[in-house]
Amino acid sequence: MTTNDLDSIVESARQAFAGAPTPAELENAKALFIGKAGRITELMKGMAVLSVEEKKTRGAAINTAKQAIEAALNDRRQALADAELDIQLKAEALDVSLPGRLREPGGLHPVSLTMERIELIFASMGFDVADGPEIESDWHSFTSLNNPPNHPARSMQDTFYVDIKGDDGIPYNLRPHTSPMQVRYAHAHIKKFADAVKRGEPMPEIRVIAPGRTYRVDSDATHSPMFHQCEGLWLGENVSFKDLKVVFTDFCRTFFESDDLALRFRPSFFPFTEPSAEIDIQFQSGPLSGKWLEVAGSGQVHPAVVRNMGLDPEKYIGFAFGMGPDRLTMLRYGVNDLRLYFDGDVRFLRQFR
Ligand code: 2U9
Repeated sequence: MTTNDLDSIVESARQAFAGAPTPAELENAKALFIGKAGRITELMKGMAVLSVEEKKTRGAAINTAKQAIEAALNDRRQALADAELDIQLKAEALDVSLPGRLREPGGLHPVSLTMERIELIFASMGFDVADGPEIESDWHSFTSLNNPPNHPARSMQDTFYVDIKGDDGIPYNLRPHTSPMQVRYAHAHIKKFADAVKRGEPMPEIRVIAPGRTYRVDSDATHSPMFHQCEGLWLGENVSFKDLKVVFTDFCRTFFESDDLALRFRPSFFPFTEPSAEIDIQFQSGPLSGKWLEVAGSGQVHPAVVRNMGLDPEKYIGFAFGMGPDRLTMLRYGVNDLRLYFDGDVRFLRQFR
């Protein structure tokens, strides 16, 4: 065998490697030349019969050929690996010039906007904001408000009850109005009031609103079992119906941004107020102009309720009112269907952002 023969083996190896399209086929091609039974390996085995001198020159030539084949093999391995990586990179390519997905800023629900607006307006008139539980005792929701068990006025609110009984053996309820918060507010503050009186300071007042979620067994186009209320309470030494008219007129005109808004107070009944009145408003312009719209209930707080709040009805007198922020939101923004509040449709919600 001559150097030329070795050169042609190296050349065939180069061609076989170049023609191998995958790493597996490349390894098969390698076996043909430098594997256990490969052509170069066979040549090496054949050297056993040669003289020492011949072994030197022949061995060197075979080794050179083997190194050339190994170099060609490594080059092809690298080329196949590069091609593989290239395919993978192309498949996972990110187009960094594509515009990102826009995440729009969120916003408050229109009823939340109304609740905030109500709180701000009453805060400007010196009202505190009460908070309290949504699962209430029978005493806080009814009895303390002059509405004891079996009183006919209980049927005015069809109430949800829960499977937990209070100390009086009567089940807890999902509060049907926010009034219990004011009763709790009074109890939390009366000690401070008594201390102020002892120190000879002027008799402190209760001036508070109670906004929040309320629940009644009621569900149709204009009622939802969960709805919102905001009640207000102002008790003091000499707080009268006149103050109610001033406060509520001021509130409505500010809320609806309408200085010529008219109000009327119609006699009504609530167990917790006496006398009681419904409050209607009338816009002088705009789509609802001229119509009387009921927006709230109100009245002078019943002496029995004042006593249940831990205050002396001989000293404390005042008024309370209650309104529905869901309905106020409908009037302010012209929302015509209550269900829009619960659908979560961003086309509706976006309008209030
Ligand atoms: C205390 C004492 C009295 C709150 C009041 C109303 C009248 C009233 C509802 C009408 C329908 C609100 O929109 S509505 O759901 N409320 O008419 N609420 S007086 O009276 C109170 C509250 C707390 C301690």
